[in-house]
Amino acid sequence: MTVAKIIKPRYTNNENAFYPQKEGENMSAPVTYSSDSIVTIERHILEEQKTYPEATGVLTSLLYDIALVGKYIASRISRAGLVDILGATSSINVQGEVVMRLDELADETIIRLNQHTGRLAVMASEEHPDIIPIPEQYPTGKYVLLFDPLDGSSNIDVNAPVGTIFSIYRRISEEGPGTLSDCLQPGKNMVAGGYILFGTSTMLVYTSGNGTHGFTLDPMLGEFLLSHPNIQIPSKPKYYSVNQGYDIYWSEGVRKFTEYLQGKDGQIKPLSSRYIGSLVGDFHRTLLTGGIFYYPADKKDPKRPTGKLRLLYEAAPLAFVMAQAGGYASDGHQDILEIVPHDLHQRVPLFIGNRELVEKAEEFIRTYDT
Ligand code: AHM
Ligand code: MG
Repeated sequence: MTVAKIIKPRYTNNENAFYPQKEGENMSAPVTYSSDSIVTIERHILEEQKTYPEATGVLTSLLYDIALVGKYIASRISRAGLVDILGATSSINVQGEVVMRLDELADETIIRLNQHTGRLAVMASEEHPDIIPIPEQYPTGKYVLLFDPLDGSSNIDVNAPVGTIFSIYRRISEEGPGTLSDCLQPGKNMVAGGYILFGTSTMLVYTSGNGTHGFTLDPMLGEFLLSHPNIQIPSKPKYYSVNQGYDIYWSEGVRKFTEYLQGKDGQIKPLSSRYIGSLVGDFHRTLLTGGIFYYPADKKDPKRPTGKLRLLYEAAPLAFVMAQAGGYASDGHQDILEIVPHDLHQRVPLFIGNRELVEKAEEFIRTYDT
């Protein structure tokens, strides 16, 4: 069993994170467990909450709900090869039932698990053009949930990993139904963020501003168990990860940066390359092995000159997880967590991983592209 010792992260770049903590207030003692402890995600979240006496428990319950989302989607994905689950939207299966694609199923599941709890003011999903209000018959709460229900879902048909990405903010509006402004907050306001990776095993990785922690689903128990306490990105980078098939569409700075990673300019030894094309999988590997993932701005599609990934549903939550693990995320010019969104589906270039590499990318972009 892993020694489940939680240590405070080396630095927290998010002063607003998680339970309220005023400047100058003493940080609580880190949560630690004895070496033979088996720690469920419920226990871990509760222990974290206990270190903040002023916490009301609402966020704790919300994080439980996310874990439940993970278990539910995992159970459906593991059956994805079955003929009645795969298939086009709204096709009819042999029983005459309407078949829903897994990304739609995940989206609907998250909404149905969260709309009635009274914890949320509003939600927004990569799958919906507008905000998702809480139905009138349910009470509203103080948090805002943003999510990409099943990122990389085109990978399901080839049995490659996919993931759910989520972030939680405090509402800005006073009361009643949540608003678009509640959803358009910069990543530095995030209270908690993370992802669920559906790969060879199902993992939930999250941060609430007190380190990045990973839990692996034991499918027999139906529980997420703490397997990766206080993740820190290794200081020695191993892989770079980018869709190099698009390099003809890149700027000179991004191309030169890639040559730098390949050791072509003689500054470093070449890094090995890995790219699944499934963000959560590529990010998770980068987090655990060190290196950089990037999806730069490109000229491939004139409608999206800032690259493919979404600020609110993809870049910002992963940036928070990475920052809490000692890494950094940038759009090539500035910290992703500083960007104030103006649109729910705004896209951004993303460079994320070891700080030195991300800052190197910024340097190349500054030198060659501006
Ligand atoms: P999606 O949100 O439509 O699933 O697209 C996002 C996915 C990411 O998982 C991945 O990083 C990227 O698209 C891959 O794109 P590309 O095929 O252009 O490399
Ligand atoms: Mg996505």
